[in-house]
Amino acid sequence: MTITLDRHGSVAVLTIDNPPVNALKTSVRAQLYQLVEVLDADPEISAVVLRGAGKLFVGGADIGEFDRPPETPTLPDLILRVEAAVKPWVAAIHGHALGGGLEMALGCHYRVAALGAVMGLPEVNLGIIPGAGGTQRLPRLIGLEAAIPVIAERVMLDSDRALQLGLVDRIIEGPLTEGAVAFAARLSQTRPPAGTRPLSDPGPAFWEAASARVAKAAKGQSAPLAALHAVRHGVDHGCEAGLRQERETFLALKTTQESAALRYLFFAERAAPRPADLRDVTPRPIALVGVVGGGTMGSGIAAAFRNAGVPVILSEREAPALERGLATLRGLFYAAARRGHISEAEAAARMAGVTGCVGLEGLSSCDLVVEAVFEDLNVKRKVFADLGRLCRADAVLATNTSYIDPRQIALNLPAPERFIGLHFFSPAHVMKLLEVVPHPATSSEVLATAFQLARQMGKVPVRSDICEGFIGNRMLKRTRVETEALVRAGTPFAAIDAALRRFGFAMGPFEMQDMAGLDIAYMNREAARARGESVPEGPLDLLVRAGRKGIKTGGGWYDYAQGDRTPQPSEAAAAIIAPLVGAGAPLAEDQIVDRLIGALADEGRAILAEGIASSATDIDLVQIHGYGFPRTKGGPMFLTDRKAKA
Ligand code: 3H9
Repeated sequence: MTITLDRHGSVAVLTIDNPPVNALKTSVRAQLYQLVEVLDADPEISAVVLRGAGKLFVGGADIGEFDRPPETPTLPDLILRVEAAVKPWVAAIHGHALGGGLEMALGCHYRVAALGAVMGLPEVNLGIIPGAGGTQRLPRLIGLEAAIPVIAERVMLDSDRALQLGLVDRIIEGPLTEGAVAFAARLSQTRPPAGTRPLSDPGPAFWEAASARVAKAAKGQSAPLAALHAVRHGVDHGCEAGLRQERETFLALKTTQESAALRYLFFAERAAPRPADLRDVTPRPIALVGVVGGGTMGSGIAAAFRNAGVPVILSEREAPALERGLATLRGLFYAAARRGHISEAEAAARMAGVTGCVGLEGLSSCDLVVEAVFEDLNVKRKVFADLGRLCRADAVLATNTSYIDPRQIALNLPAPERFIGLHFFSPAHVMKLLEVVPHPATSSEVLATAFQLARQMGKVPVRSDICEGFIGNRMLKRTRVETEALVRAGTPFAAIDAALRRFGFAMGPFEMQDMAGLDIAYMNREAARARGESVPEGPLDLLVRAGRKGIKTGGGWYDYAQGDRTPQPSEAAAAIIAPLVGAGAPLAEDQIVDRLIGALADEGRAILAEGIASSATDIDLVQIHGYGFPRTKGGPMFLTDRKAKA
């Protein structure tokens, strides 16, 4: 049984017990539907309390059922039945009431909440809109102004705000069930459903402003505006018509590729931090982290640990470099305070948890040391030779290298079972991706520690075995080769940028190169040439040799006005690369996209076949969280797989 019924005097307490999040799957709905009938007919019962077992009320409809046609009783049916119950129903909310969970509570006649409970309608994150009355009942209960941000802009309401807005009738400070039963015992009748409350049209200016705000926050997704549209439909035509329109939109959006992609990512992101093979492995406790190198990467990594509450020691070779690193770190915390993400006091507290040291000796008491020094094998080897001597034998030692083979870095490290690659992406305190790269000798405890740290930092960890560039940069290299081939064959680079922007990337690959600087790629190419590898001269080499290294030099592929990052077409760049640009017919926009996404997926398949990545999903997570692949498309592996099956 997923619903239990307890009697507290004349009050029936129904507990939904469907771990992990009490999702309203078909059997839960069916049992509840039946219980409304049973309790309505029971003369001993005067009121009903609906609660969730465990740490929350209800996390929503069961997303796992969305690939199937809806089964009866549907959630809208159940909610209408509860609304029509003869006995008053009280939702007793603790933890979270989300999506269908909040809609279920909106169908109850009363709502009480534990202090700290959180309520929201996050359906738009899944490419759908609330499908069980949320777009109609919530505005009628709390007003349009407060409801639209919840329905279409991902805003959550805490218990205090919910009380203030009239979403809940009372906050229960003591034990919730007892408080809810006492509340319910005093009720003698139901209340008219939320949908019967009047809602007047605030006029065109209100809708225009709401539309502009929702579109801006939508990040290229279509559901938020559809959700707003459903709200407006109900205002224009009444609640019943609004419910019909909401349901139609919900069912239509559920079958879109966008929603399938977002649901796929929902499950992938939840599974990634907890790999099945590490479930029984106990991670090592990490109470103090050392970061070697106070450059952009090192300070970003230090900030990521501090943001997760872990004290950090930042190490540099010399005092001035250490001062610069600490200043960068301070800058990051206070910038977060200026943007309102944290308070000034919190920024000060985060900085107070950082100490600096010159040299590596000061890191001897650390439980984990992350190296983020210059990308040079000898420099890194020396760092680990010293750390191997200075640190405790059970301290985890990690390299943040993005290209160098970790086996080479740890060549002379005693006890290499404590060694691992932790590849952060810049800026490390912002970017969610963490490539976890075990050395062949890395122990499972150390691997589990890396995943535990990722969870603590709110990162999306993906395990990569060793190959050049690991998963992400190896795929990036493949795209570079492919885009270069397109340019050489006659497709203008600006057309490639435009095609990928329209596909959903925030910027095209050439704009990205201008932003990051062309010189690093150039140096890598030169290094490969020096190693005897065949790297034919490309347009990028010509640009760098002509002094065009990107935005920082005023131009790369594009020109840039001083202090302005907007790319402008450049005659100079065109002239420089002209000798290498072919005269073939340029590809059309969809051909460009097909070719580049196809190349990414092709490289992904090779990475899978070689055992570098554990799953196609991991590859998609790398692309989404490290390289700006649009979430609404799911990732190159998801996309090409769907296309192949279509
Ligand atoms: C909806 O309600 C549509 C309606 O409007 C209309 C219907 C007609 N279903 O996040 P966690 C799994 S759409 C199925 O790590 P936490 C999750 O995959 C829904 N499974 O826990 C994971 O599985 P596993 C609207 C779900 O404690 C496990 O639960 N609601 C669902 O950190 C633990 O998840 C939402 O979008 C679900 N609805 O956070 C809310 N939710 O252990 C989505 C979770 O096998 N959920 N799972 O990896 C959340 O935001 C968080 O899970 C929550 C708990 C805050 C509830």
